[in-house]
Amino acid sequence: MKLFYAPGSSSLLAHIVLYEAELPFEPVRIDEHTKVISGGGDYRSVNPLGYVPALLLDDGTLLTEGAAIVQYIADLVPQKKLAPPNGSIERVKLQAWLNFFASELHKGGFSPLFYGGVPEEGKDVFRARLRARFIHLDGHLSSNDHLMGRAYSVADAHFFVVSNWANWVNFDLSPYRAVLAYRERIGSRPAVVAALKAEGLVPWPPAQPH
Ligand SMILES: N[C@@H](CCC(=O)N[C@@H](CS)C(=O)NCC(=O)O)C(=O)O
Repeated sequence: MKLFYAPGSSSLLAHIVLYEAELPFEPVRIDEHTKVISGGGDYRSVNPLGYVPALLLDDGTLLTEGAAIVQYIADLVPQKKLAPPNGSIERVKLQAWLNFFASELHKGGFSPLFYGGVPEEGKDVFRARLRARFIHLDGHLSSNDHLMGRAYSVADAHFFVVSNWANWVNFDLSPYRAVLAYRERIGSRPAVVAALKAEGLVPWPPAQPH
């Protein structure tokens, strides 16, 4: 398997989950702006959409979309319990969290704060949306060690990755005490530390790499 990634971006989710799964893979670095593949080539010849992550399987299948990729990886190693079994109501709850992070926090929250062309007034709309969602997450994590309750899952890696971006867009996490404590717990997992190191993000927080 080859993981196409850009340091610190949403592809860190798949990177963490591959380390959690302890599966062999080849990381391939991309410049998410120029689309140049480290070592040569244009990433759009791999993924025409040009964004990361993408996971190229040994049979030539290309998987895209972080939420789908991490469920595929989790299902390769059911003994690691990174996701509840397919078909269970718990799996649907996990999918709800993954979709929430991809849509509400990533695209509908943090992404616009990275764009130079978005005026401050517009960014305030997204900051307010993020605050409402962080209040909800903080409440949930005040009585749950993990998003799915007692057990760690790929959803925790997802929240860790998107909440990392707060550092780079000056979104203040200090009001969310349960989220901060949770980030410490997730961030100290060996697989998370290994993925951060592999992407050159240790010590945290690094300067924005992209
Ligand atoms: N829907 C995709 C979005 C992935 C995405 O937005 N990737 C960003 C990095 S965080 C990227 O590669 N952006 C470059 C681009 O869109 O050209 C997913 O959830 O995996």
